[in-house]
Amino acid sequence: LTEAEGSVVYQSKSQKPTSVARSRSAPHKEHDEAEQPTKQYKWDIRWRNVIAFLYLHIFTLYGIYLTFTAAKYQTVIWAYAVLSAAAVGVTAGAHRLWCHRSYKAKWPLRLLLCIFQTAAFQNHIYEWVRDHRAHHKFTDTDADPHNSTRGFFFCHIGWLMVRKHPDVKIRGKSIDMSDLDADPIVVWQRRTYLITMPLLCFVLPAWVPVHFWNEDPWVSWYVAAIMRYTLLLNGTWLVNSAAHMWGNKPFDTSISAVENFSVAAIGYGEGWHNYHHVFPWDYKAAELGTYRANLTTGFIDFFSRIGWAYDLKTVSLEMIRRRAARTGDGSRHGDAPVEEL
Ligand code: ST9
Ligand code: ZN
Ligand code: ZN
Repeated sequence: LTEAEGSVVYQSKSQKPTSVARSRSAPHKEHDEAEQPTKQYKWDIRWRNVIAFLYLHIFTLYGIYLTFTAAKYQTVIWAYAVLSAAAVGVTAGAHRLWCHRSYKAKWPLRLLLCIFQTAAFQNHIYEWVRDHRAHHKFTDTDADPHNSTRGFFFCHIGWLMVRKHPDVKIRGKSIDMSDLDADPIVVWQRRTYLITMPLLCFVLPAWVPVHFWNEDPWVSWYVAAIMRYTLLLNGTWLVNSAAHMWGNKPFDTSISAVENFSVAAIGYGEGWHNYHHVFPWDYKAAELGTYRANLTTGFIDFFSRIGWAYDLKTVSLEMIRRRAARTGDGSRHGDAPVEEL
């Protein structure tokens, strides 16, 4: 993100671009013109999604109860393993590889990441990447699918329950997706998604415990399928919500993205979001690596050592320092002033 782009973000925030934001603030005359294009915009709720998310969250609570009262320990370990694999499919795969091209991967690694990402059911790679590229390009404007100026609920989950703002579709047309059209694994996943996704996200995770250690199918469904899926969704969504709200801004104070340790720890290294919005091409998605709550970086480093991942992109220390000194809040590495680093 350039400084110029940062200022666009700032301006759009002050315009209170959505109906929700406007209803909370007294409209100022000078904003009226800027708000014109969004005046017609109304929430168009997709009730099918609302019901699905209600089911998922209510039965996730039940799954947590079963985890502590009825599930076999192997089932709990299995659920965590599937969650982690699916998480890496999102972080190392959809996010750092396909969306940001922050490293290159040979086809066996791409296939593995594609299988893992399918188990995460966060839409197929193509759709995931298109929305995330829109998020980076149009952060916190109406063209950002999960515009964080519309509040925690909207950017966490609400955006998946309503029709998208027209700006997402209109301005989203400018997003170049030709690289994904040229990746046969991505094209294959998109074509077969309606079959592979239910199998990898729900059927297989629930079947394995029943088949291999005789778990009760009811318990297996709610712990290894429903609870596991919903927990990963919420972990991922925290990057869009909490990591755009609560934390410090060592690299750029003009954007909403923040550094949030808890989100990084839960999100396999994806909570260092102020850094990530400033330097989105860094394969670490953070200044620091594996041991700083960044397991995804360890995963990519491992595959780089065996030659399946290559051309890892990163940012020089000098460039990071200069940027932090110029636009940061002085909190890089805890509270140490930038001059002391
Ligand atoms: C989910 C995604 O959860 C989560 C993404 C999170 C991203 C986080 C990123 C942070 C970094 C990574 C962190 C990892 C952390 C890991 C944690 C580990 C613990 N640009 O969408 P449609 C056009 S999904 C350009 O139907 P509606 C396009 O032409 C959860 N154009 O819009 C499209 O047609 P087509 C499961 C765009 O009708 C057409 O519009 N999935 C763009 O308004 C229609 O698109 C669900 O719940 C764009 N960005 O519907 C499904 N977008 O596709 C939920 C659209 O044919 N989704 N167009 O080209 C839906 O039901 C609908 O999308 C909708 C909107 C109702 C939300
Ligand atoms: Zn973001
Ligand atoms: Zn990103």
